Amino acid sequence: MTSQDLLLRILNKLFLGLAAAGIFFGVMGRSRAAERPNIVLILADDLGYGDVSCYGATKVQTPNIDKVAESGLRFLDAHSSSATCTPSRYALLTGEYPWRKKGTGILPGDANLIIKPGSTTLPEMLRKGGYKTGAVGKWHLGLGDGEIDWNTEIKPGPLEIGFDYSFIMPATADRVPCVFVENHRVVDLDAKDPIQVSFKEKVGSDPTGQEHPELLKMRPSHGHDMTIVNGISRIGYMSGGKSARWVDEELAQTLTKQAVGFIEKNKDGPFFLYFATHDIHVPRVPNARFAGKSGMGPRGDVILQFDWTVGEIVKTLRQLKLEDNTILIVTSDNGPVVDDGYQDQAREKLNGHRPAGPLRGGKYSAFEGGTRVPFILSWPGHVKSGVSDALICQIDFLASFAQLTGCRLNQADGPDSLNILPAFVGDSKMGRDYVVEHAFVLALRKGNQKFIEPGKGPKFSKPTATETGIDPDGLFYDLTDDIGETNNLSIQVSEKAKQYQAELEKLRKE
Ligand code: NG6
Ligand code: CA
Repeated sequence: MTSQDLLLRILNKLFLGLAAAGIFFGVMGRSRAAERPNIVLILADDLGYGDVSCYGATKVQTPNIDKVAESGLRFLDAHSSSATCTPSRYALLTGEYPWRKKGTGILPGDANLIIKPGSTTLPEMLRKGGYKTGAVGKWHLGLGDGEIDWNTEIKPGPLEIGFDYSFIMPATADRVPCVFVENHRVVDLDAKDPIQVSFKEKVGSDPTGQEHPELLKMRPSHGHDMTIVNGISRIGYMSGGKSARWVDEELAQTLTKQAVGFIEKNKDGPFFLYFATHDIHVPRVPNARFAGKSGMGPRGDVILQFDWTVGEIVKTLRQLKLEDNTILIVTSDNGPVVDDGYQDQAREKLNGHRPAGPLRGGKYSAFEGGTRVPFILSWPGHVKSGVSDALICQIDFLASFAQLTGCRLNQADGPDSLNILPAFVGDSKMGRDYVVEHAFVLALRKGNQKFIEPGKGPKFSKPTATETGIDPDGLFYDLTDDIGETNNLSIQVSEKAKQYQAELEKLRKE
């Protein structure tokens, strides 16, 4: 980090203190008093930069998302912190780059909570500031602090890191246990049929995909061959909890209903809803309403399903007359992947669709497709509609919403979160001057220049067909005329590459 960045960060936190004291102030232009709109964050899973029609998709249409974009601000250079789920969400909620902390990689379904209870997180900050906070959907940040007993109170979890209410899938839909947890309890659990979970060995007598592929309605392509739940084999083994198991075909409906319920219950506000959908992650099992409707197989169908979800939330806000008083954000936790472990015809039926649009790479990758994601923010009457190419990152929600709402942050909170509120609300075209992109290796973006640090490992991962962005000599691109990262300049600009590497090292040590 340059001394200028450091100064900016200190000033940021200083301003936040003043905001918390309720003092009017202006940043880069227009003055904003602390405002307390509701905040609804819809976080899709694995939705790519090219997967929605307002970002250029033509083979699949997403009218509800497009409508949000028409009335809001559509960002062209918005990033998740990481190219996979757990670290990306860790950063979004804590304001800390996940690569600073061990154990923040993709978690198994029985992992313990990786965010320290009581620490400052986005929901904790807002809750302390008077917001009602809810988490609905995919969690994947771990639960408990020892061996988890799924049949009793499961904690710590979302409620201990700032949420007033939670209705979650513990990890992912392709990992056991395939049950919902509401606050501290598994939903609809029959005490006579207790749940047991293991990621090491088979438990109970449920068939596995490996033993009984003939029982499967969707076969795995790699991994995902353990306990069969609802005709789909998962990662990990589980037994029991039959009455509590979810039905994949109803996941989107169930989660959307919970999200809508939270908004209705808290309509008097202010509230913060973190709505992390299962779509469009694997296994892709659309509801009958969407099955076969995209012509692109299940992957396209669940894009339609996600679009429906967004429409339901918009409808709810409209019916409750909350639209003008609610910031609605639609974004994704990381880039797209076509085959992520099930034979669901995603590749065969792509039909020329490009999930990452013009970007190279996707989920797991250090190329832009890994972390550059769709990002739309709408706040009618407050944020002018349009398109922004400001460089922004989800890690900045913490510091930026602190400024917006007047909630208090201490100097040590969210160490990597920058207050870029003016960019989020369209008052400024300037976002961050740099961002670190995190995949197998780190990459540093400064303006349109991008350096991917040297690394060891395969350049291409066959099962998911991912270009990893790993290169033993490192890579350097100027995205100005090369958004697809085709022209590696690392030899031509070797001095600059060295300088970027040194900056990354410095950031690492902070
Ligand atoms: C990988 C899984 C993949 C997906 C991913 C997490 C295998 C072979 N692959 O390990 O299917 O679950 O983890 O995705 O098991 S994420 O969006 O939650 O990061
Ligand atoms: Ca994901």
